[in-house]
Amino acid sequence: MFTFLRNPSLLFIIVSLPVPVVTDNLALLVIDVQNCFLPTGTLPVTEGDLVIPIINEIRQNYDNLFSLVVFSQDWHCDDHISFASQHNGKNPYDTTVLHYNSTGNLCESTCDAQYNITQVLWPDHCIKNTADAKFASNITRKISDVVVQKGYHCKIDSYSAFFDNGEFSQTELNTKLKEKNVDTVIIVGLALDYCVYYTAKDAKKLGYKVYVVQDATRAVANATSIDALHDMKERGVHIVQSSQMPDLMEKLTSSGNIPQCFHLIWYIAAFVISRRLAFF
Ligand code: VGL
Ligand code: ZN
Repeated sequence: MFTFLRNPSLLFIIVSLPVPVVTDNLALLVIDVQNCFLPTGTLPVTEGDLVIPIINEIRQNYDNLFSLVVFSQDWHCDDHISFASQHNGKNPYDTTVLHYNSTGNLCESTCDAQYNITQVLWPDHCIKNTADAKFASNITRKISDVVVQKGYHCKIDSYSAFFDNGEFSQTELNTKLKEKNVDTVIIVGLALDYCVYYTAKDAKKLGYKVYVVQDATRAVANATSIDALHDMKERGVHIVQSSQMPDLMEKLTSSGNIPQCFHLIWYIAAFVISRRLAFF
């Protein structure tokens, strides 16, 4: 009945058919694409609006390859500690040093300061429940997307979508990624030198493979963006351009990411097995 099993070439084809395909489990992290960071917003990022069509195109082309798409949202109290308006004699884009005790509380008068955090002072921006804090109206969003708010503690800033700037508390982002077994994150959005940079650094620290699509980001300032790019590269964050997305997605989601030697070993094993079976 199984005489066809005596044909080694046929057996070879049957045994070697199911080449195992190892694919990465991807999430797209869209950082702070909110009105506040667009050129007409309260903390304008030059050309911030130009990231929107690029991000929309990434979604249009590869949506089904993402296990999860996350939108982070800068979400501040109206008297947030990062606002220059809360610091006498300070102007937007000045810096100050904030002191926190061992439990992460801000030292407002006397207290046992354990952590000193340099804070850039920003114009009042992204105040929760205002139109300014809303996502850009023309960014593609779906019902299945996850929204992660950050910066809602009034006394500490939060650039990263994972942790606040003192790493005293974390958002639900890591849990959401783990629930979907995500191992690789692709990061886009605003601003390259602050929230994209801090999110990429934390993602790397947490063990994810990290890709930042540079032309799908814009920076607050040139000097800080050069430093951020340099530091991200040094930490093993991959900086790519959207023109490389077809190759990158192919590499991350197909057998293209199996080393060639693995294919060879697999086919040799299949050949040996098929020869053996043919002798029964
Ligand atoms: C951001 C400055 C202040 C950002 C947020 O999204 O990059 N930058 N708050
Ligand atoms: Zn902010």
